[in-house]
Amino acid sequence: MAVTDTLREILAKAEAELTQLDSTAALETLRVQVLGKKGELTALLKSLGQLAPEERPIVGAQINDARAQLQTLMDAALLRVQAMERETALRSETIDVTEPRPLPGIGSAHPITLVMNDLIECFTGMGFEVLQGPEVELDHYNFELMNIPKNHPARDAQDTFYMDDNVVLRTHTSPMQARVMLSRKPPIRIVCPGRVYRADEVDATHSPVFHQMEGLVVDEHVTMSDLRGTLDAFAKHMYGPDISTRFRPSFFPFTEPSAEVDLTCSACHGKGCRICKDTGWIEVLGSGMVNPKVLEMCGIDSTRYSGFAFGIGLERLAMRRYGIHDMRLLYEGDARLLQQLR
Ligand code: 2NM
Repeated sequence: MAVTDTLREILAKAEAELTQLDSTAALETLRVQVLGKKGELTALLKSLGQLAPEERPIVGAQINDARAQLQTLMDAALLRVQAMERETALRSETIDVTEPRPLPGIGSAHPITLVMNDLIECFTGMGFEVLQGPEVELDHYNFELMNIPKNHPARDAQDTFYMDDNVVLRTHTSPMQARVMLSRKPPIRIVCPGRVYRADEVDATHSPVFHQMEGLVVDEHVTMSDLRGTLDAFAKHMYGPDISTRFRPSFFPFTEPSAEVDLTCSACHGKGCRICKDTGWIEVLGSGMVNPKVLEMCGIDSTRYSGFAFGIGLERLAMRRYGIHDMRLLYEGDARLLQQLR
């Protein structure tokens, strides 16, 4: 019978093609070609009308059988072809995890941190203890106990960030030192590093947020030569054995007498150059003997004890050491700055 033969032919051809198939796309093409609306089986179904009425159900059932058989074969072929395609994709997508690649940019600790750590090493080596205090301070600790009177320009809202009438962002780390004097008995040997605040406009040498390390020694018989010796050791630790200190008279409300301290210019070793403006000296810090009024306000008997104190600006040290000419570079967070310090 013609239809039955055609059916057998279609089945045999599809079966042969299915075993050769190597892609889901080719399988789909075959499916459309055989089972689709305009496919070979559908065409056969449409030709049923030309058969004798009694033959139609028999041949119709044969066609449906063939369709079911083909569907089963194609389902199996689909699984096989999908597995092949997955295998091919995985092979082409393998990556060599051992292949070397460029390293990410590696930074360093921040210059302020580097200088702070160096200073901490220097002063702990001399027996100082490191203490940190609050950045939000009472006006009483920040100013009153530091002998900075009510009408002093430093207390102006132009210079100091006020939270309210009695609370400020500390303008130096001295308030922490007042807290220590109030809560401990001498001997006291401390350094207080940390962030401080002043209402300055940002430029190449100013920032409203900067860093300080203040030192304080209080004991019996502490003299200015102890201060000098300590700062001399600091100078040599930071810049080498041929660096010494020079004291110039100055004024701070919290020390008496007070001195600005210069270090030998490390660029020319004191000979005079552009950096030190031909003086051979670089101004590095402020210092003095703790004002007896400050000692008394902090509960220390100034007839028995004396002390010295100093304050070092960390930005200036860091900028000099690393050749950074604009303070803003320290706060912009540009990773290239840190990459240069490695
Ligand atoms: C400086 C300069 C001179 C200082 C004084 C005190 C305290 F608490 F003892 F009074 N702490 N730090 C001081 C003295 C700070 O900075 C330029």
